[in-house]
Amino acid sequence: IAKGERKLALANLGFAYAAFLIGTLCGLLQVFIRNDALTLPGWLDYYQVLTAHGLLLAIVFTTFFIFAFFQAGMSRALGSFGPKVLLWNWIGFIVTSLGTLLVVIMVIGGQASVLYTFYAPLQAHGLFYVGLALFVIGTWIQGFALIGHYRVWRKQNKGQLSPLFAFMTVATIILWVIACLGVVAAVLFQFIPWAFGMVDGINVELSRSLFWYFGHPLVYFWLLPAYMAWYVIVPKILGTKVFSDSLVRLSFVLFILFSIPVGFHHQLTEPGIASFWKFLQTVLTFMVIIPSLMTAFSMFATFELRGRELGGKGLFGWFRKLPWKDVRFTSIFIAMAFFIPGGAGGIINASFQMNEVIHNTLWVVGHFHITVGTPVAMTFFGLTFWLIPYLTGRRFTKALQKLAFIQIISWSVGMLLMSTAQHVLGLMGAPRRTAYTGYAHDDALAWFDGILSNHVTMAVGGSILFLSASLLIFIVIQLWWIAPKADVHQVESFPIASSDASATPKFLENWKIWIGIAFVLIAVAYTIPLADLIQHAPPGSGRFQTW
Ligand code: HAS
Repeated sequence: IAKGERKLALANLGFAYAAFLIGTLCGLLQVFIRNDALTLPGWLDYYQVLTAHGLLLAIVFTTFFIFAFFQAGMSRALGSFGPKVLLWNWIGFIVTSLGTLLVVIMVIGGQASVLYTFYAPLQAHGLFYVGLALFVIGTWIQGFALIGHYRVWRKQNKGQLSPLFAFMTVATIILWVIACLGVVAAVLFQFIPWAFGMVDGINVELSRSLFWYFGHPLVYFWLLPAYMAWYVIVPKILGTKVFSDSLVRLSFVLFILFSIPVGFHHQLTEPGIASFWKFLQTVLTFMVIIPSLMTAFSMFATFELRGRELGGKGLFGWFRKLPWKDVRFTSIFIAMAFFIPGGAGGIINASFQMNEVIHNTLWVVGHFHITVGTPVAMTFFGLTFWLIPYLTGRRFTKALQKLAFIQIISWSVGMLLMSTAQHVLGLMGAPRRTAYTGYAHDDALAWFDGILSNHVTMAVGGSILFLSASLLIFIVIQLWWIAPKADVHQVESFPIASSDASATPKFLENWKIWIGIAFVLIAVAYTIPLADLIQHAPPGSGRFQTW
């Protein structure tokens, strides 16, 4: 990897892991506050810590990590960046970082305790929204710079399908850009005028709908880079090739089509949106489950085929042949295993009536800790173990590999305890996101009497998680600055499995078709309900009232 890309990817990773450290510390505070074991000092409050925890881990850690992975991978897949691509990537990185710093300052200063979902009626200082806007613009600049690199490659290789890694990167960036349109509209036209006092109110329901138009595809912006690792990096570690090139491309295309017109499944209990539109988006949600089922199928196929090639006999003999001693693999395998209950929980959430049972309860918190918090995070850990040595030229020594095993096992155990407790508590009715139950309140205390469903389990899980996170930071520091330099034979490579694209239909890479269909679906699912929300805006809801 050339020096320019190396520095760029490391700069993104540095931000990611700084956010990870502070974010996990806020998580630790969180479980102890809910446990009543900790009272925060006067200048800090529950919602401030919760906002920092969500933003730093779910938005900052993920986004910076994802761009580091994309930049290193695109340079590996398509060749070194030209000076323009590199320059625009740096500009994008700087804008994203400035936005992040502004957001973090506002949260720490107690001016933005609006949670990571930041929709109205909660209001932050105007600069918080300016920071958010910069953050999004910065990611767009980095994204478009990477697409620029891809376009140069396509011009030089007319008529050819691009390498799978590049295809998946571009698909993920397209998804991200279309998704951000909702949040950009809300920030520019609703939040900034409202927070700076230019208008006297805000259309709350519209702000929530625009947020969730963005909020659901956001989860696939986190998931798809993990799927990229599952599809091309895991087979390489296993010593085999990609199961099916066209299946991978089709599944990414399906995510572009179906991940956006589904935001109402987060708003099933909200008035102001007619049931028909909620139902339509529920049906579309079930469509977006299909590419994940395709992924599960092809991963099982890859494991079984490779395990049998290595001599695994009988029904499950292949399972034992998988490279369990390779922590890069084991981490990602555990990540996948967590996604089975994580995905099943998602299907429950999306099932219109069943959503009534779990909405706004701790169940949802459990759900996202076993989707983004484990499948995505543990895949990123598995990548970190070779990505940093690849970028720094250091060695992932045997001793560090042992520590890495302790780290991933402790993360899994911590997450299992904490998220199980959260799921059970949620089913009993314990609400999420409230300091009200925190928790000397008698009625609320009754929720937490069970064996698993008690605050101790949650706090034990949370503490193990924080120890695991600290261990990861220790490993990251070692791999970055301290571990011995690798000699020529030991240099870490960027593992990408080969993929046979000879039978893959070319139209799968015709982005115009997919972006066009995506916009049609979005128009069908959103135009009338959003127009309704604007037309029927209640009195006092700002500039939209007069529209
Ligand atoms: Fe979700 C709420 C529905 C996936 C994240 N979700 C959230 C929130 C977050 C989140 C952060 O319909 C909270 C938002 C907030 O703060 O209010 N979710 C779904 C559905 C899916 C889904 C249908 N969610 C995710 C992913 C996330 C994520 C992925 C992050 C990365 N979610 C909802 C709904 C709500 C919700 C409602 C709102 C609830 C409410 O009322 O507030 C689907 O995409 C899931 C499909 C996945 C599968 C699993 C496939 C399995 C695979 C693994 C194979 C394993 C192998 C290993 C090969 C069908 C691919 C083998 C191992 C062995 C051990 C055998």
